[in-house]
Amino acid sequence: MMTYRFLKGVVAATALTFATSLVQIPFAWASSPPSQNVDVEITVRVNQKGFLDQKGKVYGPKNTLKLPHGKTVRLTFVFDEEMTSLAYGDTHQVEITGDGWEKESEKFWMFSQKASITFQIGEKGVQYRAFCILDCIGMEHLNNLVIQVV
Ligand SMILES: [Cu+2]
Repeated sequence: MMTYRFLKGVVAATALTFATSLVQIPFAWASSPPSQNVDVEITVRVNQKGFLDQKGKVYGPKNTLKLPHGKTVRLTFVFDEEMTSLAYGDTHQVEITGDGWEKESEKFWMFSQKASITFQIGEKGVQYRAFCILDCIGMEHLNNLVIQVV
Protein backbone atom coordinates (compact mmCIF):
# COMPACT_ATOMS: atom_id res chain seq x y z
CA MET A 1 0.00 0.00 0.00
CA MET A 2 2.81 2.39 0.94
CA THR A 3 4.65 1.64 -2.31
CA TYR A 4 1.54 2.19 -4.37
CA ARG A 5 0.88 5.59 -2.80
CA PHE A 6 4.50 6.58 -3.27
CA LEU A 7 4.37 5.61 -6.94
CA LYS A 8 1.19 7.57 -7.45
CA GLY A 9 2.97 10.63 -6.10
CA VAL A 10 5.90 10.12 -8.43
CA VAL A 11 3.60 9.69 -11.42
CA ALA A 12 1.68 12.84 -10.53
CA ALA A 13 4.90 14.81 -10.07
CA THR A 14 6.22 13.58 -13.41
CA ALA A 15 3.00 14.46 -15.18
CA LEU A 16 3.08 17.92 -13.65
CA THR A 17 6.68 18.50 -14.72
CA PHE A 18 5.81 17.37 -18.22
CA ALA A 19 2.78 19.65 -18.41
CA THR A 20 4.82 22.60 -17.17
CA SER A 21 7.54 22.05 -19.74
CA LEU A 22 4.91 21.80 -22.48
CA VAL A 23 3.66 25.21 -21.53
CA GLN A 24 7.15 26.71 -21.46
CA ILE A 25 8.41 25.44 -24.80
CA PRO A 26 6.39 27.81 -27.03
CA PHE A 27 7.62 30.80 -25.04
CA ALA A 28 11.21 29.67 -25.45
CA TRP A 29 10.67 29.40 -29.18
CA ALA A 30 8.88 32.70 -29.46
CA SER A 31 11.83 34.77 -28.33
CA SER A 32 15.53 34.46 -27.67
CA PRO A 33 16.61 32.13 -24.90
CA PRO A 34 15.50 33.80 -21.66
CA SER A 35 18.48 32.28 -19.86
CA GLN A 36 20.89 34.29 -22.00
CA ASN A 37 22.35 37.28 -20.19
CA VAL A 38 21.77 40.51 -22.02
CA ASP A 39 23.53 43.82 -21.29
CA VAL A 40 21.46 46.05 -23.55
CA GLU A 41 17.78 45.83 -24.44
CA ILE A 42 16.60 47.87 -27.41
CA THR A 43 13.07 48.05 -28.74
CA VAL A 44 12.56 49.00 -32.37
CA ARG A 45 9.08 49.80 -33.67
CA VAL A 46 8.30 48.51 -37.14
CA ASN A 47 5.66 49.92 -39.46
CA GLN A 48 5.25 50.87 -43.10
CA LYS A 49 7.16 54.12 -42.49
CA GLY A 50 10.25 52.24 -41.41
CA PHE A 51 12.12 51.26 -38.27
CA LEU A 52 11.37 53.73 -35.50
CA ASP A 53 13.01 54.47 -32.19
CA GLN A 54 11.02 54.74 -28.97
CA LYS A 55 10.26 58.41 -29.68
CA GLY A 56 8.85 57.57 -33.10
CA LYS A 57 11.80 58.87 -35.07
CA VAL A 58 12.72 56.83 -38.15
CA TYR A 59 16.11 55.10 -38.14
CA GLY A 60 18.27 55.47 -41.22
CA PRO A 61 21.73 56.52 -42.36
CA LYS A 62 21.24 59.86 -40.58
CA ASN A 63 19.67 58.45 -37.44
CA THR A 64 21.65 55.32 -36.73
CA LEU A 65 21.25 52.93 -33.87
CA LYS A 66 24.42 53.05 -31.79
CA LEU A 67 25.44 50.07 -29.70
CA PRO A 68 28.30 49.75 -27.21
CA HIS A 69 31.09 47.41 -28.33
CA GLY A 70 31.61 44.06 -26.67
CA LYS A 71 28.21 43.90 -24.98
CA THR A 72 25.35 41.52 -25.64
CA VAL A 73 22.26 43.14 -27.04
CA ARG A 74 18.71 41.99 -27.50
CA LEU A 75 16.94 43.91 -30.26
CA THR A 76 13.21 43.45 -30.02
CA PHE A 77 11.17 44.38 -33.05
CA VAL A 78 7.58 45.37 -32.33
CA PHE A 79 4.75 45.39 -34.83
CA ASP A 80 3.55 48.99 -34.88
CA GLU A 81 1.04 49.34 -37.72
CA GLU A 82 -2.10 51.41 -37.27
CA MET A 83 -5.20 49.24 -37.13
CA THR A 84 -6.72 51.42 -39.86
CA SER A 85 -3.77 50.86 -42.21
CA LEU A 86 -3.73 48.33 -45.03
CA ALA A 87 -0.36 47.31 -43.70
CA TYR A 88 -2.06 45.97 -40.56
CA GLY A 89 -2.38 42.65 -42.38
CA ASP A 90 1.35 42.51 -43.06
CA THR A 91 3.96 40.20 -41.64
CA HIS A 92 7.55 41.26 -41.08
CA GLN A 93 10.73 39.32 -40.50
CA VAL A 94 13.99 41.11 -39.86
CA GLU A 95 17.49 40.07 -40.77
CA ILE A 96 20.63 41.63 -39.33
CA THR A 97 23.86 41.35 -41.24
CA GLY A 98 27.41 42.61 -40.81
CA ASP A 99 30.74 41.60 -39.30
CA GLY A 100 30.65 38.35 -41.27
CA TRP A 101 27.39 36.93 -39.98
CA GLU A 102 23.63 37.23 -40.43
CA LYS A 103 20.72 36.44 -38.14
CA GLU A 104 16.99 36.36 -38.74
CA SER A 105 14.19 37.13 -36.30
CA GLU A 106 11.00 35.13 -36.09
CA LYS A 107 8.11 36.49 -38.12
CA PHE A 108 5.94 39.04 -36.37
CA TRP A 109 2.49 40.36 -37.21
CA MET A 110 -0.75 41.46 -35.59
CA PHE A 111 -1.24 38.24 -33.63
CA SER A 112 2.39 37.86 -32.60
CA GLN A 113 3.74 41.34 -32.32
CA LYS A 114 7.29 40.87 -31.07
CA ALA A 115 10.42 39.14 -32.30
CA SER A 116 13.96 39.45 -31.01
CA ILE A 117 17.48 39.00 -32.23
CA THR A 118 20.19 38.63 -29.61
CA PHE A 119 23.83 38.99 -30.49
CA GLN A 120 27.27 39.85 -29.25
CA ILE A 121 28.20 43.35 -30.40
CA GLY A 122 31.49 43.47 -32.30
CA GLU A 123 34.42 45.86 -32.19
CA LYS A 124 34.23 49.64 -32.35
CA GLY A 125 33.59 50.85 -35.88
CA VAL A 126 31.76 47.72 -37.00
CA GLN A 127 28.51 48.39 -38.79
CA TYR A 128 25.45 46.20 -39.11
CA ARG A 129 22.35 46.60 -41.20
CA ALA A 130 18.84 45.37 -40.45
CA PHE A 131 16.08 44.97 -43.00
CA CYS A 132 12.79 43.20 -43.52
CA ILE A 133 13.09 40.12 -45.71
CA LEU A 134 9.39 39.75 -46.51
CA ASP A 135 7.28 41.49 -49.14
CA CYS A 136 5.33 44.06 -47.18
CA ILE A 137 3.80 47.47 -47.60
CA GLY A 138 6.59 49.93 -46.85
CA MET A 139 9.35 47.43 -47.53
CA GLU A 140 11.29 50.22 -49.29
CA HIS A 141 11.43 51.92 -45.88
CA LEU A 142 12.32 48.75 -44.03
CA ASN A 143 15.59 48.09 -45.78
CA ASN A 144 18.13 50.17 -43.94
CA LEU A 145 18.36 50.22 -40.19
CA VAL A 146 22.02 51.15 -39.73
CA ILE A 147 23.60 49.91 -36.52
CA GLN A 148 26.95 51.42 -35.55
CA VAL A 149 29.21 50.06 -32.87
CA VAL A 150 30.67 52.77 -30.66
CU1 LIG B 1 8.19 43.88 -43.55
